[in-house]
Amino acid sequence: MSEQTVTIHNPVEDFLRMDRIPHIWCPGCGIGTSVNSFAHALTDANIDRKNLAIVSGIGCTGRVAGYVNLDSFHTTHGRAIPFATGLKLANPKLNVVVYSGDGDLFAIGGNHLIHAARRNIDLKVVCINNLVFAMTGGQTAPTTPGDVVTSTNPYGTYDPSFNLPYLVEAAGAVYVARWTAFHVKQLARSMEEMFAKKGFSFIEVLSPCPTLYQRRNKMGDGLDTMKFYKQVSKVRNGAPTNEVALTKSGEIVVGKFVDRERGDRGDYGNLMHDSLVDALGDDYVETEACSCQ
Ligand SMILES: Cc1ncc(C[n+]2csc(CCOP(=O)(O)OP(=O)(O)O)c2C)c(N)n1
Ligand code: SF4
Ligand SMILES: [Mg+2]
Repeated sequence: MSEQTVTIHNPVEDFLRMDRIPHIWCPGCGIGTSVNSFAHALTDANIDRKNLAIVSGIGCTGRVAGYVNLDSFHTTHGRAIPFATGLKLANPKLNVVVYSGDGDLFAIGGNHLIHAARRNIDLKVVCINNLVFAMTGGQTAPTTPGDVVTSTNPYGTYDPSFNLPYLVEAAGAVYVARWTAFHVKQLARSMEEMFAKKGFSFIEVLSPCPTLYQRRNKMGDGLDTMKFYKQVSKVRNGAPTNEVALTKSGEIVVGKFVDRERGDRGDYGNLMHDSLVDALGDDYVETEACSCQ
């Protein structure tokens, strides 16, 4: 009997820098699962990878920039949004994705995020929300729900937490959705929709951190968290964002909450372009990379 060699090709492999594998993520972590959805979204939406850049801050989620085989930038903590804004304004034809953690985007980087949303900068933001600062040991973050045990609140948290969809909608985002690491297909579809959108777009992905969140709160491992997500998630597309705040063990409302145009202002890049043309007339020289209008 002759021996046969079977080669199995993982379609996601093309998106990864295989020389960087094995990755640092713990078993049961949800970050890699979200990257799988992202890779599928890029393929299904036929996104031109030559005109795509991905920017991460620092944290376990920040490592995404190092593992994807794309033009990627691993920036300093909290500075993914301003870095991405610079990229987008210098080269408007780029699709610029910010992929970072809840702490990076809403604690140290919170100010940058709300102002990018206010100005309607055309960025696609994916926030992996594991409800803590994971990389540094599981400290309380602005996203940590009440009563959760963390390394800095060993008897339970008592700070109010941000409701991310509500916050970004109020700041001006044109697209807002939330899924969990359990909702891999819905997440990929939302990512595709986000690529079709012009303006500040935001997807929150609830993701297990079994090592530093679930373990301390006696919520089991990664698989238990997937079961928990499945059990308590409720799809409510169009739900008012002030009704989707998270608690430690209550319902998780998921879905697409906001998909709108900003009547008050268009995309920031186009406004900047028009303003320069108005002010400088024939003296305005468009860069080759510019594809405004
Ligand atoms: C200026 C600065 N402050 C603090 C840190 C330490 N630090 C590194 S990652 C991190 C938290 C990351 O949390 P999050 O963004 O939620 O990512 P996660 O690790 O949870 O994916 C902090 C505080 C740093 N690297 N730089
Ligand atoms: S510490 Fe938490 S977030 Fe970081 S890799 Fe491990 S499970 Fe994932
Ligand atoms: Mg985090």
